[in-house]
Amino acid sequence: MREFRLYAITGEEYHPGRSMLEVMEEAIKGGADIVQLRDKKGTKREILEKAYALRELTARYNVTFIVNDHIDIALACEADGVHLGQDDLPLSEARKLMGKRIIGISTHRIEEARAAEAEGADYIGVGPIFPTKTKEHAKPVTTEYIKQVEREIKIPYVAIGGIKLHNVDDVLAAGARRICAVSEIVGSPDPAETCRAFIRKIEAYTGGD
Ligand code: 3NM
Repeated sequence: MREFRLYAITGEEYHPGRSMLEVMEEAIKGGADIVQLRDKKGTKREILEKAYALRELTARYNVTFIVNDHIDIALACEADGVHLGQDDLPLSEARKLMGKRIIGISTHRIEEARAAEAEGADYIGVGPIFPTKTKEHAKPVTTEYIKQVEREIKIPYVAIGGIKLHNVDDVLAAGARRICAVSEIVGSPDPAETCRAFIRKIEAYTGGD
């Protein structure tokens, strides 16, 4: 998959009164280079409609587009990939459907990360690093989990969960170079500026590579 560093996920509950497309376009303009549609509430048809709209937006900006949970919707709208949790279709089955498209897997402990890598995931999510209202009942894994993944796992990973501008330095110091945020980006009054600020923090660790 193409390299990425700032992964923005939709979270419509964080921007009442503003359209999802407008907020995500601002995030892209600020430097988000991978976008995920995550909608736990809508009907399949509502999610499909949003997926088509986000596919069009991300294609216009040449940004990678991922659909959370729904392989059928990802395929229908020609997304670049799908993101799956531990209780979704097993990777081997998802791969039959997705072919060469991207499959990302959420992981919460090293055994899950090892399994995802062995089974051919393209990238993994590593989290939730900190407590988060976006995924309320998940136990934080802390930056220790990042250090474990950094030591053992070769495929790309993205740190997620409770990551804010005020704590992202801890995540970067632990070794992560790809950052994902929902509420901090889409709940910001200025998502583009928030993304630029994240990118500046990441570049402070990567030297702008
Ligand atoms: N997945 P926020 S944590 C969607 O650990 C999601 O797999 C997580 O939202 C995981 O940036 C999370 O608002 C919520 O904390 C991220």
